[in-house]
Amino acid sequence: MDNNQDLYCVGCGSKLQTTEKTKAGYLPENTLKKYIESDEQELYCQRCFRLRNYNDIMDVELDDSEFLSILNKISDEDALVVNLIDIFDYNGSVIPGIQRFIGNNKMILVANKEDLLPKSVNRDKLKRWFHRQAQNDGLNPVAEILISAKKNTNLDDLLSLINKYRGNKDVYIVGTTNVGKSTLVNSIISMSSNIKNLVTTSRFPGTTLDRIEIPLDDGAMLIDTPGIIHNYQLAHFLNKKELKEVTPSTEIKPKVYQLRGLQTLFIAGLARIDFIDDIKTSAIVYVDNNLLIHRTKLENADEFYKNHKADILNPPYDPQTLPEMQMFKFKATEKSDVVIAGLGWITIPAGITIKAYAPKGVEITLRKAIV
Ligand SMILES: Nc1nc2c(ncn2[C@@H]2O[C@H](COP(=O)(O)OP(=O)(O)O)[C@@H](O)[C@H]2O)c(=O)[nH]1
Ligand SMILES: [Mg+2]
Repeated sequence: MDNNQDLYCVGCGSKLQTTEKTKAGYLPENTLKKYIESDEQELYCQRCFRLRNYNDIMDVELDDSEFLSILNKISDEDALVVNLIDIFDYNGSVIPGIQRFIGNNKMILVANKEDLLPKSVNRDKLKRWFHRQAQNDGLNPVAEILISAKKNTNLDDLLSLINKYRGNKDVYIVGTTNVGKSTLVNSIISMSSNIKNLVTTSRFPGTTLDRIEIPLDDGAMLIDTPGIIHNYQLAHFLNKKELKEVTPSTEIKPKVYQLRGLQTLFIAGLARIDFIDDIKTSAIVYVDNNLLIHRTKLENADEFYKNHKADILNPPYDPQTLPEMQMFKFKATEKSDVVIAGLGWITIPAGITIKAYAPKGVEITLRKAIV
């Protein structure tokens, strides 16, 4: 390919190349030739083509440092930053150091995937909860908003905020992988044109590989960026099928358990919560609606896990692929959520002590209950 007329994949932003199959931006020579001869407008790399048409992910060698350098450059620019957070996986998607990347630029903080939270969760309470969390993490946005990029909820309000704060500046969409940046960019594009799904989106982390610029009316740019990869996201340990099963795609229906004490809840083979006090209690589980939740006596839990990991307790389907379980012990001093990054959370009442287990590397945290 001729270097002085570089082409870029519209799906992920990679510079296109025809020489290295395992690197970002690869497409076969003859595909490129056909494109150049045709009058098509959009060219996708092989990875995006497969992802878009067959939902099939090809691994490419990713390097977080390139993503970080894209983000680092934002502080040198005069731009508006829109930082997306996945409201279902706040801990897994917040970037506490974001202020450093954006310098003096203004930031709008967006809680995305609102549609996943049960309707029973009061939205005003949710917004207040989100505000407090963001403050605790040292974020200092000019505005905060709750949206669903997928269902277009509150997108008009977000666009008004963007227009209010950007003047005629460029707008950067930033966040960790999988928070819905590209989905948001696509929704914004489709609101002002009849182009659908221009940018590649998927449930796999690391879909967008380089910056993608979309021109706005006044010549400024809307810029989609690759996300920062948080390595403790559960998604990094799971294969395609497993990831599909743990990622909720519709409103979560909370499941309430009345517990006798000295009992264990398994969430598929991915997490385990031991209620170690000998007192009656309750727990409310917020995970994908179809995930298996299995209750046992605490005294039988070790044995059960050993015998049924990756068979009854699935996903995972291959007992070899997951790291060992790691244990965290928490005592809730108020009504609290035990959050397992990427999987969901379990609400427990004040005064309860639990042991929580997840694959080593997946973060478990205790927070004041959202609901
Ligand atoms: N339920 C729900 N899923 C969303 C929403 N926005 C994005 N997603 C899904 O989250 C996954 C990651 O989206 P993507 O836009 O590729 O994230 P990016 O890595 O931040 O660009 C995809 O499976 C999307 O369909 C949303 O508002 N609600
Ligand atoms: Mg993306």
